[in-house]
Amino acid sequence: MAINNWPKYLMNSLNQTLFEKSQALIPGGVNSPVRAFRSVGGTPIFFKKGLGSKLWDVDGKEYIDYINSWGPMIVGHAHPQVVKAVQAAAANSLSFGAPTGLELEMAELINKLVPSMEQVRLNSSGTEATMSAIRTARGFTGRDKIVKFEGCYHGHSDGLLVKAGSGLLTFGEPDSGGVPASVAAHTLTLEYNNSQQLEDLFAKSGDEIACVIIEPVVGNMNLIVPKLEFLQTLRALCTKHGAVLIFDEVMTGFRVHLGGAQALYNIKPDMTTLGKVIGGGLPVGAFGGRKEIMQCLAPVGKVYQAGTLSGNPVAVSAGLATLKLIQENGFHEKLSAQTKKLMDGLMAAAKQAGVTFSAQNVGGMFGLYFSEHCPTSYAEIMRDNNKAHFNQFFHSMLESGVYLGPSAFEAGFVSAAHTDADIIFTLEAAKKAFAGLS
Ligand code: KE4
Repeated sequence: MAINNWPKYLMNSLNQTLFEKSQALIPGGVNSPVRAFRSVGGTPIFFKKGLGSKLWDVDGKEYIDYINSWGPMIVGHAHPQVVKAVQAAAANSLSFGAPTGLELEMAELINKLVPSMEQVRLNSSGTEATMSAIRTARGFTGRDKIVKFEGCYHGHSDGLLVKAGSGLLTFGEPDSGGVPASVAAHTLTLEYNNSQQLEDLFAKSGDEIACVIIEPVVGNMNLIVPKLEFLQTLRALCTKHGAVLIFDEVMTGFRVHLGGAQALYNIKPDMTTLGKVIGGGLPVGAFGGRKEIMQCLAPVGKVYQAGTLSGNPVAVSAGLATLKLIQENGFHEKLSAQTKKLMDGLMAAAKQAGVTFSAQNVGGMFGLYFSEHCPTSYAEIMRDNNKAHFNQFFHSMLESGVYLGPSAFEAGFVSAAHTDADIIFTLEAAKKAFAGLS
């Protein structure tokens, strides 16, 4: 967005100054690309405080937050019980580099809530979790090839920054600078929700595949819901050919259901990766699964995986406090109902304004689409979703004090702290935004 179109509150603001200065020292002025607003235009918002469902930027403007730090803040910002747990842990030292009882408590809780994770390893990000899970699956099977799906994101390790090869069933090409073609060649990318492609691939190369990694509900090409038959076919083919099925539940874990998407769809993966919610906003990732697979890991087995701050006591304390809160009776039912109320209200407002729009949620994560129907694949969302309309809607909502994800291809999130008043405020802002579109 050209500077002369910038919203008035961003002109000559501390926000603008910080962004200009940050760009001199930090690539793009941000420590993670999606924060840069490149997809929606304009300048990113610098925040200084969050509480419950609200955020305040450096100029003191208040927003209702529907990013929740891309998922972790499921109980809301600065929840008193989470803050207290962090303060107590920090007073005992921030890190030991040695085992603590807290890590055992987290492992026991993860095993209780996600029983398919018979053993688990903690690390410091979702990227580390998926990278480690894939290496473990390769070590367990002795195979090199991995399979992912177009539009799914699993963090930024080399083998996962790969796009579909030229031929549908040929292996991949780098989807980022700095990824060697030799690495990408081991990754095959298929179309999400396409069971026929799965059948064809496994018929052709089933005994070469170490693992298939999938977002069981996609949140990284906007929200895409799986067809149950697709997940069931995937499970059956991995079992038949001895490939490890990895559910990447970094985003869906504890968000779509207390037991994750695997509980929601009753599909048992061989391995699961977690992140976001299990750190409550501090850096925690986790991977785990069948004991016979996890026993391949050093120091027991030959697959090396490590981390100075893996299982960090302060981060784990934030995660334990968060997981304690989300186990309260009715937590996920209420979260899902509140999110659906928002979806229904947005669709009603769009319809009233005559704007082509659809929306859906799975638990506390949602997708907004400027298209007739909710898309079911990457091709559909790229073809049908009106990005220009989303960007205009995004900026109107931002001006009204509603903070959505700065991309038409990201899911949104509701927290337990979002009140009915927040939903009403958001829908009023949406009416104004849709009016600007019709
Ligand atoms: P992190 O390394 O960012 O903790 O996790 C990577 C990751 C793995 N798997 C899934 C399903 C994920 O959604 C993510 C990270 N999600 C993005 C949101 N689209 C994080 C936001 C960002 O990259 O700044």
